[in-house]
Order: sequence, then structure tokens, then C-alpha cells
Amino acid sequence: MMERTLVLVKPDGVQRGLVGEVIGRFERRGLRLMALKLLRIDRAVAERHYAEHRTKPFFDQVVAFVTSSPVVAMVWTAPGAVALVRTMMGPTNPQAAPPGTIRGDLGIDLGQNVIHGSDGANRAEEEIALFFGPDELVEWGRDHERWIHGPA
Ligand code: D4T
Repeated sequence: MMERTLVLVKPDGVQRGLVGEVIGRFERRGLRLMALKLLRIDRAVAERHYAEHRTKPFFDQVVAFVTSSPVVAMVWTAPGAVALVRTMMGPTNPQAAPPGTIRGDLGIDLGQNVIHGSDGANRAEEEIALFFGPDELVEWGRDHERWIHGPA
């Protein structure tokens, strides 16, 4: 089933010039881009984005980090996009991420782990709404999509 997912290239990824690398991986895999922008996340959005971690000891640190410098927010779509992106990202801690994953190839530190991807289809829709208005999501088709998704 076609899904949409929110991806953030976090401040470390933008500062390190890894935006193109991350976009290139999703493009090559065959996901379709629906929305894209560079922005500085404000504290209110960061606290909502990380609301599930509000009581964790690392909450303040994570909010400070993600608001410290611009991020690139994107919406990608594909059949099973949420799990595809999570698999391509690798585990939260780059130290445990296998080579071939974004974190396993590009990261070392748990706090600065390059990328965020939604962890469920419902959560993805909530996160997309946090970063994009409905008019910013572009529906478009690609002539070669049947070569990626298989015959209809
Ligand atoms: P995000 O949400 O940033 O894509 O990461 P994950 O979905 O992979 O992981 P998460 O929600 O469990 O963690 C959110 C964010 O907090 C940082 N973190 C996490 C941290 O600094 N210390 C920790 O102990 C944990 C578990 C890293 C990602």
C-alpha cells in the first residue's frame, strides 16, 4: 500500500553537507519526493515532534540539538515507505548500525544520528502535518514508476 513518511536531515547532516547523499539514496531506491524544505525548527515544534520522549533524561538535549541549526524536511512516498525508510536509516544508535544503512555509513554518535524517519504510518501523517501544509504536498506521477513498483 502506498504510504508517506516524514524524513528530516538533522542539523548534523545539514552542517556536514550530507543532504544530497540522503536524498540520493531515497531517489535511487525508487521512493518519490512529495515535499522538501530547509527550515530552522522552533522549540514548540521540536517539543511536539519529540513529545513521546518528554519524560526521558535526553529530552532537553534532543530538543536543543534539533533546534540548533537548520534541518531539511521531506516527505517521501512508496509502497511501505515508512518501513523502507526505517530500514535504510538503520538503528537509532549509529554505533549499532550496519554498513549500508545511512547511520551505519555516515554516523558515529547517538545524539547526532544524521536523519529522522517516522516510525509508523499514523505517526507519519501527524509528523507530515507538523512540518507541511496540505498545499505543500505535491501529487505527481513518474512514467517509469511501473518499473519500480512492479506491474499494477
Ligand atoms: P529520531 O526520532 O530522531 O528519528 O530517532 P529514532 O526514532 O531512531 O529514535 P528515538 O525516537 O528513540 O530517539 C529520538 C532521538 O533521541 C536521541 N537519543 C535517543 C538520545 O540522544 N539518547 C538516547 O538514549 C536515545 C534513545 C536520538 C534520537
